[in-house]
Amino acid sequence: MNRIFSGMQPTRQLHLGNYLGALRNWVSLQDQFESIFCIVDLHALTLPQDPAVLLGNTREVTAAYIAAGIDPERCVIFNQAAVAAHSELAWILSCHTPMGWLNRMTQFKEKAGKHRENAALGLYAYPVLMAADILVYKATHVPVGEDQKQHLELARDIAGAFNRNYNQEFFPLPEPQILGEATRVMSLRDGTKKMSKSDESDYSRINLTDDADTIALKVRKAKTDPEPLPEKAEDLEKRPEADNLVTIYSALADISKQDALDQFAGQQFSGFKGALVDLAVAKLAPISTEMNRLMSDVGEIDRILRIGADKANAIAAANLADIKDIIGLLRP
Ligand code: AQP
Repeated sequence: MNRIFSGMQPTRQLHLGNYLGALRNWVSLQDQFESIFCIVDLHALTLPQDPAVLLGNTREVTAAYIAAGIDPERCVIFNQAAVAAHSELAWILSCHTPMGWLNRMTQFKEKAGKHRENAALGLYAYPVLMAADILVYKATHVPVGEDQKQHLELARDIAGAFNRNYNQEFFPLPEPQILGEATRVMSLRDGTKKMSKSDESDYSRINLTDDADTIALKVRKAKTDPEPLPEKAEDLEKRPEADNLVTIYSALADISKQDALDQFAGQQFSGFKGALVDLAVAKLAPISTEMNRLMSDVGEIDRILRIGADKANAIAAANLADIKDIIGLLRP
């Protein structure tokens, strides 16, 4: 059976990159797949967190999933720390993962910075926990943004190595689903950098909870170049900031970049930015309003997470028991 698994870290607010690169695709995929969506709070621990903020963000990301259209009746929504099998399988898989594979991970190099020896072991081992998140459900498909492609390839390598080692076809090799026009949304301040929660400048991203005035201000301040919008999508290739804004517009409007350019070719960015603000506000305001409504009843959010954790636990515990049997760990 086809099953998707994906997750987001409860570190700060979700932004337009998280929405267009992942969350929005999850909403359409829930009709085709058995769907498991996680708030990956254990991953958040790879960098320092304030405990109260982490708790609040975990509920807020849950609210964002539901407000964006994930149906908690049809999908499993839960926080990673509530299902112990993720951590247990991560240990087992880490004993099957050569360090050379982890040494290739570019995200570790970026996040650890210059003082790599001070980085937490968890930051280094993060991709193994991510492989465990997916494999503990024997997920077949994983919808993510482009930045997660390398981690997904590692998860496939780990699954394949486990299968070969024990002469089994136990884990399906999970397929990445990198979908839509905006698989890598870039910073509004620098078109060569990914839009990211951890960017110091709040002007670099549009948060799902930004109000209309804030969205308008951020889009107005977004870096562009002096040229008008071109006629052909290929002509955006060497114009990263222009390309990014057109990509965002086309993804929000559900049209191709070429269709967007057919509407705006020859215009200056000032006019195009006005249309982008209107579109972004129209698409994001209902999500933000619904998030606020959901966050006014955290008891209900916790109830949804509890039900989700029970369902996730039932699947994960059964798979983990099979894994223990395969590798010879006694279950008295
Ligand atoms: N800029 C992006 N464009 C498209 N997709 C993106 N994703 C993240 N940024 C972009 C996708 O969102 C999902 C959840 O990401 P996450 O919260 O687990 O992790 P992240 O990559 O750590 O998010 P950030 O904003 O980039 O945080 P920092 O700054 O901490 O690194 C994933 O599917 C991801 O691909």
